[in-house]
Amino acid sequence: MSTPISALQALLAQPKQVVITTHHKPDADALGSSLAWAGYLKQKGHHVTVVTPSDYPAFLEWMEGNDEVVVYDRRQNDRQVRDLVSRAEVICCLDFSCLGRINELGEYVRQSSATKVLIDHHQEPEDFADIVFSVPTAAATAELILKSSATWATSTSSPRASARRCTRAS
Ligand SMILES: [Mn+2]
Repeated sequence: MSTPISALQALLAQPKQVVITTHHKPDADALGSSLAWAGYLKQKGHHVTVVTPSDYPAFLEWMEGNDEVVVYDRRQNDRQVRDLVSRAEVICCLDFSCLGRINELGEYVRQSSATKVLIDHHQEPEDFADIVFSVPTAAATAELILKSSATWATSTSSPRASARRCTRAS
């Protein structure tokens, strides 16, 4: 049976256009996990854009990758964001469980033909995503990002793990 992590690995086996988004008025977990996940996927060769549905406090701007975040503003960049979301092949939704939490972006995400991935620790996720990591017992979405990337890195289906197996066998 395929697990969410194996489904995600299959989905992201080739470089993809990825949009990562998180909830309205992102907090440290929302923005931090989005930027960490973006960095991880970029290392794997994906083209990644983090889009936030609103601005966020200046005290979060120190985070690595902050300069490349697209902050949605209906009057400033509606067209750009709508195009980004509709062209995405994969949309990762982090740290929220229903599309109502991302304002106008929610409708754009719903209408996009991208494969949607939900990574979240809130209760009762809305049924909109194709691959779901919903773990209400997790302390933070960042914990799920760390565990997902660690599981991925050590998975036997990753090239590095396969290479290690081959080395041991020889
Ligand atoms: Mn949050």
